[in-house]
Amino acid sequence: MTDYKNILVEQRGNVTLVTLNRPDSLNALNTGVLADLIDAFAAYEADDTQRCAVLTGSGDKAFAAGADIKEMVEKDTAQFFNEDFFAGWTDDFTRRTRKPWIAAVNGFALGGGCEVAMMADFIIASDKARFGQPEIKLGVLPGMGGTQRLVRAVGKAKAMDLCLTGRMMDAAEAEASGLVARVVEHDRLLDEAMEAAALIASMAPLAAMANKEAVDAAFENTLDQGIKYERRLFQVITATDDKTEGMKAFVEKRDPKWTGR
Ligand code: CO8
Repeated sequence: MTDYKNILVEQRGNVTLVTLNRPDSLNALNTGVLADLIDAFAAYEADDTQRCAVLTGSGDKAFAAGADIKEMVEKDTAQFFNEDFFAGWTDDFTRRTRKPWIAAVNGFALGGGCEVAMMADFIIASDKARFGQPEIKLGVLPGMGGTQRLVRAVGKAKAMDLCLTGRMMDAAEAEASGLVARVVEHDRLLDEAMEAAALIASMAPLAAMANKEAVDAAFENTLDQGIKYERRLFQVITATDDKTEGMKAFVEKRDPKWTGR
């Protein structure tokens, strides 16, 4: 296992657990974290033994309290523009991860922290989690997709409320708004996320990737295009050995044995 400066990575069976590990700055996301995450998620993607991943934050307080303000404070516009600052989060981190992953939000998920959580396939939150896009209080706006993903997750009213006031949303409100899939007791968070990941990891891997791709397509396509895309993916996946095995196992009343073929 590679040693990273800003994250911890551990394989538990066929689930990869990635922990943001800058607790002194509430796991603030700097370019080092991004580089480590790109590398760790590429390794996860390439490792056939790994079938689901969980991303969480170290410490008891934060998933991530945002992009690292101390890294940005002295940068000027030319630098932000020249580096295409934040592009790596979209272009190199999330887009290349076709396997499923869950965000286990253990505390503050603010600014970039909320944005990274929303990049996950779904979020499981501790009852102590707080979500927000407080960038307006810094005189800026979200830069890693927050305005776009938040609207899609919770609708315009709440997205505008959060972005314009910078207020935080607690876990109950986040669940009621559709931002998070489940809220669990703080002490149960990692167990619950790892159990969900293990369940996903026990499914046919190609089917998991196809399900993820089809759900994500709903954000890009019209309903008609999306339904057609889903149908084509469904037809393609029927060519897999795992389709034959899955259906036979059901009929024969036994557990399937997936090969990932
Ligand atoms: N960046 C860097 N350091 C941070 C960050 C951060 N985002 N958040 C917290 N820290 C540091 C603090 O500076 C402090 O360090 P130190 O001990 O050296 O002073 C340490 O973490 C602990 O934080 P606090 O003492 O503030 O802890 P509290 O419990 O009092 O408060 C909060 C917790 C409410 C989470 C508070 O830390 C806070 O408000 N943090 C900032 C939240 C925020 O504004 N996030 C958005 C950041 S901007 C962003 O994500 C996208 C920007 C897009 C801009 C595009 C521009 C081009």
